[in-house]
Amino acid sequence: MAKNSALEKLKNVMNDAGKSVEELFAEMDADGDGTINGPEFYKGVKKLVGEALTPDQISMIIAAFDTNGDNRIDVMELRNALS
Ligand SMILES: [Ca+2]
Ligand SMILES: [Ca+2]
Repeated sequence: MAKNSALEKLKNVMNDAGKSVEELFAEMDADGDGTINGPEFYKGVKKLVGEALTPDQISMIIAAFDTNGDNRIDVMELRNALS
């Protein structure tokens, strides 16, 4: 799976999940601190997509979503990424 297609696939899965961004975010933010870090994202994506992405793919997707560069995804960043 190429890097760009991993990102597109994830966006499609998230958009097709029939859940709000807030619901998706809450599912992935396992410790409820208001941000999704790398391990939370990895597990959340695995659950959503049904297969694990490689650490490289996860890093690439986080970098694409993470507009403020703190290596975490907040709800605004997730919403922007999916809109
Ligand atoms: Ca968290
Ligand atoms: Ca961020």
